[in-house]
Amino acid sequence: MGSYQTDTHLSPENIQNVKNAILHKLVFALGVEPREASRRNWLNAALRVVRDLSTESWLQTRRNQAANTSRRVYYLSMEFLMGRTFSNAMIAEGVYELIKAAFDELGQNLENIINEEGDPGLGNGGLGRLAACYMDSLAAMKIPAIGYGIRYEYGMFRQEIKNGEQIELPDDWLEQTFVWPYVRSSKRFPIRFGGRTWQEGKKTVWQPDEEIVAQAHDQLIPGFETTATNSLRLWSAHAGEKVFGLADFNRGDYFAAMMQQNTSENVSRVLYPDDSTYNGRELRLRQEYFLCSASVQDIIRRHEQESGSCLNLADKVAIHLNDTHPTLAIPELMRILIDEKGYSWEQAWNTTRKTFFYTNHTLMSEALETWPVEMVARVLPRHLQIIFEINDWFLQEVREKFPGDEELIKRVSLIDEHGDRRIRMAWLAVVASGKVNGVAKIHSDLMVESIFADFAKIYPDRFTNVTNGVTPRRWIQIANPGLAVILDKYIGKKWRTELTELSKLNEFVDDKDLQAAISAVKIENKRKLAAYVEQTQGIKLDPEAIFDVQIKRIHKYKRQQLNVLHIIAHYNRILKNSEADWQPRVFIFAGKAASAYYAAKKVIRLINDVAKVINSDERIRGLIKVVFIPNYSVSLAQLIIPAADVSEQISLAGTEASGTSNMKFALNGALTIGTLDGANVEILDRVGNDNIFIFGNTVEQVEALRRNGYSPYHYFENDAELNEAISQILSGKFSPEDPYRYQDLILNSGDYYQACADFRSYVDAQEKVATYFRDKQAWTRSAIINIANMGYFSSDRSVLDYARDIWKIEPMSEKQLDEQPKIA
Ligand code: H2P
Repeated sequence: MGSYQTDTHLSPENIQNVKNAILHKLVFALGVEPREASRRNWLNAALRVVRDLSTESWLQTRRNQAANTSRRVYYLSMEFLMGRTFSNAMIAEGVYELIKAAFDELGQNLENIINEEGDPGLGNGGLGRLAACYMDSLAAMKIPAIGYGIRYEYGMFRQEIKNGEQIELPDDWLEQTFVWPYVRSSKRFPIRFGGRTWQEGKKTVWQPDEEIVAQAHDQLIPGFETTATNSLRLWSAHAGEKVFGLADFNRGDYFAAMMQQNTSENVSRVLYPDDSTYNGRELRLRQEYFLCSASVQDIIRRHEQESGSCLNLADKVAIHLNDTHPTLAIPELMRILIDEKGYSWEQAWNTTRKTFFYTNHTLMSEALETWPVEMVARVLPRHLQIIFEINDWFLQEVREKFPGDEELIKRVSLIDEHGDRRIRMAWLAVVASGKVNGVAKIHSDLMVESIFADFAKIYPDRFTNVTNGVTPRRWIQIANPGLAVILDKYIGKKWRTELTELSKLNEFVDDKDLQAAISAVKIENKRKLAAYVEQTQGIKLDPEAIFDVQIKRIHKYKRQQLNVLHIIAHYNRILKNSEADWQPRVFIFAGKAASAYYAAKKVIRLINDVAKVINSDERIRGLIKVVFIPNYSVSLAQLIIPAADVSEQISLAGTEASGTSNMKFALNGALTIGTLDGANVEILDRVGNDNIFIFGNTVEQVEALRRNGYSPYHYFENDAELNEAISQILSGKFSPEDPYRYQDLILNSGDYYQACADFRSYVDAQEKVATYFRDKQAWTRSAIINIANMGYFSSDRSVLDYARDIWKIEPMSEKQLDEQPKIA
């Protein structure tokens, strides 16, 4: 901790100190006078002040981690959706109230300043946000960890909606100076591509023909209420000298030389939107290798520096692969150990296999990465050789275990020989990892029954589960301060780092004061969201209505289309009986569709078309409002989730690996309407059937339907409401200017995700939601039961599971974190 005291010391003197510190940064770090300072200037000045606090702990943590003999985990991920840093850091350092008081005296409103911060979108969805929750929890739980990722110049595109359609615009997040990270100019590594290899005796020589440079940018990750402060190291790409087209330069062709530079720097230019098309894209392969090579070189450098040699790497280093995207770290580590450190193949392989761990996040076969052998041969010829050697070794092992089963060999070979030969990255990750985990119980079970069934036979002990989790600091304390106050009052303050403390609320579910407080906070949060929607979209929402929310990537398996079908059916019901006493409802959507995903973009358009017709239909007297909130982000999630009454988790059973927004919603007192999919199953186990709305086919029923030839027409013909809703879409009721717009959407596309099959039970479940909501007291009681039983879903629990069962890492004690002398 620095020179300021924590929140418990809100003395005039401390406030004055903080004020002075902010003014000092404003003037001497930013060169701005107080009277001309913009909100952004104030933000940056205060960010610097808080960063100073974290920096002291950060340096101390590094020193103590290095001196400590324990293992460290390196978390490699192509995505980190960190969200805003300022409030998180203030809370972690315990100075939120102090800074607020200082800004009050400076005549500035802290909330406005917080909202001024950009929200770096360096991820697509749950996978990237999970990595961010884990970074927060690793620090809070004092687990020695470093995250590695890419500092994309452009993150996920900015989404605008024009005439109902998604428009993608560049997200130029670096344009706004972001003062939180440190640029580490001494941490640069060469990253090489292409060229050729040859043998010199036993040694393989790789002569690349291109070299670029990876430059480190460190973001501090302050642990909540501990000095433990980890790093997230993001790499940016720069032209290395070798490609700077010197010949062109000398000829005076500046433009050609600069073009070359641009090509190299393209590697960290832009985040790929999540879609199946990147398999063929060389730039994505180069990005993945860029992350892996820079990180592995850095890991080895640090290890050698701390241990004096490379030898005991596997004792000290765990490298975690967040999905297959960083799998090239495996051949990269092999390459460095063999070609640069002189290991034998066996030594290198034994080390590698003890070092890596892999999390699978999806069963969807189209999302499993494969790379054409031809492309890898061109871009990474040495790595291709290593992958072939690993494959030989592995297939030999399989042949010994299962002699004569050549079909098995074909299925598990790291090289898919169908058509153009491709490398199966998930197979490589499984073969080289000590443990492989799924992200929710049902997903981990299905994983070993389906995609990895052969591997589960070969390596029965390798597969395990770690159910995802979310950080209560961001998802309660920051996103829902009203709820935090209630929790502090009823169960004390420990829930922030021991979320299972929430179970103490179970005692109070019938407490009238608690119920009143919980529903008052909910209404307040709904008002805040309604104000945002009115201000940004001009749509007025009634805070007394049910706020029913589906926010996530737009994807057919997540079934936003099913949600829309229900909205239309509900609309039709009201029209047929408009005088009845209907419960007002607001349906809120947000999420991005991958730019190349035509069907998902159509769904966005459908939502907006339906919204337009329904919102302006006076006959329904505002009983339904449909809102699509553009440009979904972590910050928007922080605004929307605490305001939700109903959480839509309606993926087809067996398709959503886990989900994490389902946890955030329930934690904030929303009731789930969901299928038996992903972590919904575990939420049901904890809250009980009376406090959740489960509907739809089970995994087994889904599979049976598929086996027997699923046809959406069967449901279309036999369910009048479904028939009416689909017919209206198809006949252009919601797109009169272009009646054929949705011809290819539901029936004609075959309804692979069986929305029609689950329609009836979904609509019935929605009816139950509306009826139950009328009983305010019962509803609030259920909301409290949801909150009380979400303790398990803390990402603190998840990372402790990983540390204990997978990485074998002991968290550090406060004493260990304090052993080394402090800097002056
Ligand atoms: C994915 C899965 C989710 C899972 C998340 C984190 C890829 O995220 O689909 O089910 O919870 O990883 O493990 P998403 O769909 O939100 O992009």
